[in-house]
Amino acid sequence: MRPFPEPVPITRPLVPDLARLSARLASVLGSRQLSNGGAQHAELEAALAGLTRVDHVALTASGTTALILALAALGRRGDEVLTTPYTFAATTNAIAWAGMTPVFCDVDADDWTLSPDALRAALTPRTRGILAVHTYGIPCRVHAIERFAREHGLFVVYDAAHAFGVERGGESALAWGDASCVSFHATKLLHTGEGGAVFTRSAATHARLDRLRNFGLFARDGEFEVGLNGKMSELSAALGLCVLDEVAREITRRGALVVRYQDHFRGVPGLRHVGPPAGVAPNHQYFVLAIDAARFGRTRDEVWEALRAANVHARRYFHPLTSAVPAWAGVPSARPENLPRAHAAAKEALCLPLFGDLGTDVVDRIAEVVLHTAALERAA
Ligand code: T4K
Repeated sequence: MRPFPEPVPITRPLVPDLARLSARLASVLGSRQLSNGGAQHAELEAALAGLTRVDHVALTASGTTALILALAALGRRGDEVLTTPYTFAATTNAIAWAGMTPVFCDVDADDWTLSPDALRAALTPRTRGILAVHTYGIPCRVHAIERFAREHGLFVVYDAAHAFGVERGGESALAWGDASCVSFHATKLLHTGEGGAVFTRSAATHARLDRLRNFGLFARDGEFEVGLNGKMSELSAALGLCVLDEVAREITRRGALVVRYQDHFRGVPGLRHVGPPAGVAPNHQYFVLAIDAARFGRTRDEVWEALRAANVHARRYFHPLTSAVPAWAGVPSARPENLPRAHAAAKEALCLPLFGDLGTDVVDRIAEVVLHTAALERAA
């Protein structure tokens, strides 16, 4: 099989109409207000609150900053936070930067989100919160997680980096927990180049976030608590407002490509599409396959290598587990026997390219490469 002449990336950012972006940028430059909460910033926060029906939105410099700020607003340095190791580095890093300690809990076998059943055994007198991830935009088991949190007086922060646009029963996924943190990085559906946001229903939490993202400064001159510079600039907010107009169309385009992938892989022994359950309106942030080597006949890594040879940059999100890197491998909860399902997921997961202007013919050829590794033919 001949490789693609140009690399096929895992994703490509939405690029908005240049004339509309130029008009916004001209207004920013004309105003001379480039950061610290100008008109674009206010407009994007209001637009996001309106779209999600979550009252309070605090834009931030990145998804990582959003996580650090949310943890700092709801907990204290020295707290233990129950979390998943099946995630991107940023989730675990944020806990450390907030001065807290991650306590790793296993994931569920079907969708690889934090298992509510794993929480109880991880509780200690220092446990103050839970940081769960809506991995790939698949909502985690929020009812069970929040019931457990209420029983034990814990805060709940969702790492919703992948979940902008996800809804269940008409409710935004960003309405759940004490705070939900989104990434607006270039690789995300809605992006501001670099950026993020914390969504919360609590006015008090929002007020604290607002202070913490601005160096911890109080309105009164000179007084401050420990904060950071976690603000989003006007230029990023202007870009975000332009990209926001394109998001619904992008979800539709990606949805069609997901169906195409599913058609190719349906019924193939050892291949499973890991996606949200019925009842969830997805955002199609990623297309994820679980490859069971024993049944498919090839390991995930063999498929990944075959795709690389074909110039397709599929990604092993999330390998390795964050519990397996030297910084954390020594903590008791990081022991592999504590995390068997997360270890299995990190061996099986493969994210295939997915973005709106990926051609259906490219999807067909990617599927062909995957199936060919096991000497199978793709669907006509
Ligand atoms: N929580 C979770 C669960 C997350 O997954 C993330 C980030 C965060 C928190 C933190 O959010 P941020 O602080 O990042 O806002 C990427 C992203 O950098 C990262 O945002 C993302 N998750 C993670 C899953 O993926 P890499 O190292 O894989 O990115 P990179 O540079 O290899 O980009 C992937 C592909 O995207 C490239 O092959 C080409 C394409 N691309 C990328 C960029 C940056 C473009 O076409 N244009 C671009 O500008 O981490």
